[in-house]
Amino acid sequence: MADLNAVKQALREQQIETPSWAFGNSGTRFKVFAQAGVPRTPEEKIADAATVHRFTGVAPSVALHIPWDKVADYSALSSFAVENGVRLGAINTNVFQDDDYKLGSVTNPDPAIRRKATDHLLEAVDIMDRTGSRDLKLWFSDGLNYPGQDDLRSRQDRLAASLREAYDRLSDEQRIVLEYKLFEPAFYATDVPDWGTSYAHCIELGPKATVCIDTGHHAPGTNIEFIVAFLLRQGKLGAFDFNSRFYADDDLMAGAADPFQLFRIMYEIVRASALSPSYGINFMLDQCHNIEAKIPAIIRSVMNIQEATAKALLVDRDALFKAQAEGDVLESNAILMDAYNTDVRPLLGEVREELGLDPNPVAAYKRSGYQERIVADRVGGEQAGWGA
Ligand code: PSV
Ligand code: MN
Repeated sequence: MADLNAVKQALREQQIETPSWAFGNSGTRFKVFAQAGVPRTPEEKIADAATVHRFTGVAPSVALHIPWDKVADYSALSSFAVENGVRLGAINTNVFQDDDYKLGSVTNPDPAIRRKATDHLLEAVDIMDRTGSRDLKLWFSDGLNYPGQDDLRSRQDRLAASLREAYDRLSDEQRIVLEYKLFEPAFYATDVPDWGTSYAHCIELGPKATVCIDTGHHAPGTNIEFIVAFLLRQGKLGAFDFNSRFYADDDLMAGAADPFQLFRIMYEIVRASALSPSYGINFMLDQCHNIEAKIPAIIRSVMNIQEATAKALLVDRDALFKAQAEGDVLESNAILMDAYNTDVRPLLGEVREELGLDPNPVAAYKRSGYQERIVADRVGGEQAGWGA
């Protein structure tokens, strides 16, 4: 049996980072449905993130995306976050929304465009110096739509050169987390398509570079928990972008499409004693809420991760390792499934009450009047959005 006190302690200490952009308007290639009360400024996004933290107790930081969250004074933004009860987290770069990047950013055949993209990465590290952020999160939309369009190998060389410049600009406390994505917006070849490519570049860069796993960025059927286990064993797993997918990069609420997969991922985290914030993995959300209310959807996502984590912590590992060593296939599987099939909602309710919170964060949010307040207050101005 897992030690219940230790399980609760781990759940109280868990930290999940919310994405500033999830509070703004978003959509598909076909339509963005604007919602009332959506933030107009980075400060309003941070206020919403602070609200998620107030009701969940486990979301103390918010990731920024530059230039979506560009401000004149990042130190002031950081102080604003702290005054609201949260801190600024990973700085995400954006080298995918400028006409210059049509043929790529850091892998573009044009050296002037590569320079511009790399300068953006360096600018992001300047911002990290001001916000106190540890993580520079890099995702490149670079890739090719047609065979022969550019030289696959040269593009890897250009990518490596740009990453090296960004890496060398980091302080000892800062690090790169390099995200991969199988496809989109490029459909023939992607320059960082998989964990192996990210891992190889991170190894070449050095100890301050680790892989970021966005759970929505794999081929259907990919065993993501294997990737998690492998990277943990190598000490190269730095971050998650959690979300759910049914078909492609749907960016739906974490744990909505496949809660069992999320449990299997969290089991590997627990198995490697990598859950505690002191281990250094940044457990981020990377989602968009296109048709559902945003703040309660983010609260729900946080709760889904908590539920998967609680179940993972409840796995009777002594019994599991024994059954595995004895080659008892059915018993091993049954032990894992017993934990997965446990209703952990009462346990998480207790954990929240121990943190001085309402056991049901979504209901508490709905009762709080926050949504009505932002709808009334946030009138005029331009709503934030990522420009789909
Ligand atoms: C790309 O699909 C991605 O997952 C990257 O993390 C981007 O920064 C983010 O989505 C933008 O929403
Ligand atoms: Mn992502």
